[in-house]
Amino acid sequence: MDQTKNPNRGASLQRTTSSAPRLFLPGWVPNACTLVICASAETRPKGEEGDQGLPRPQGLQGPAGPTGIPGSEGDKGSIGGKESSGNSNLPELESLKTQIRGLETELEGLKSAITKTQKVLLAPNGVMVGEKVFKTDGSRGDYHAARETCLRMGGALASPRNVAENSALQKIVTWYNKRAVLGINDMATEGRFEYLNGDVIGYSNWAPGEPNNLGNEDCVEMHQDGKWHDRGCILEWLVICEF
Ligand SMILES: [Ca+2]
Ligand SMILES: [Ca+2]
Repeated sequence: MDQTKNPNRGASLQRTTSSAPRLFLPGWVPNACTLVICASAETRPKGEEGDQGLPRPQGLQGPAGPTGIPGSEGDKGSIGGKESSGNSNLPELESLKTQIRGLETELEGLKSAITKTQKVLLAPNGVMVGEKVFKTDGSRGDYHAARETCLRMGGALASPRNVAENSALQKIVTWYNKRAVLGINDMATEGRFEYLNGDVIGYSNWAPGEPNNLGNEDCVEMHQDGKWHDRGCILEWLVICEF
């Protein structure tokens, strides 16, 4: 290493003395590389110029920093693309709105048709309240027979759970002018009236003085006024089911 540096140093001295680099370089081309290495120690400014000559292109890439700005332009381009796509979607939105209005009209028509169909199917022995339908086939039976009848029809013995349902059920009772038995009883525990699924009732419409369990009454009937009475379970009632 030292041997290579020494000749280079000599060469550099020859450079300074000759001050004619054109004549010096052709003859010392093989050593020029070593000169460059050694020259960097002696003549740093030249080495630096050489280095700057090479990095300049990198310097051009350095302005890639400014390419960060073009990046923002790229974003603008993408925004412009979104805007243009948004604008292009406007006709589609209008088309969708038109389709929705058409579907809404069709839906209203279907609702009207369904309402008419329900009236036809329910009249004169059924009432719809909320999502529940009360309906009777006009048959009669005691509690157990009525319960079985409703199960066979895919429903359950009528069990009004609120004022609206009780009023709906009352309509059928008044139409037929027959008392109906409800899907409510206190067979399991006296005085604890339950729905058929065992839940304690959350709504009741007892007539005054009821329930009185007179003679061990564990079933419930609805009178034409919509009021409830506890009664024995082997009476005969109008069978009204709920679906
Ligand atoms: Ca009872
Ligand atoms: Ca009673």
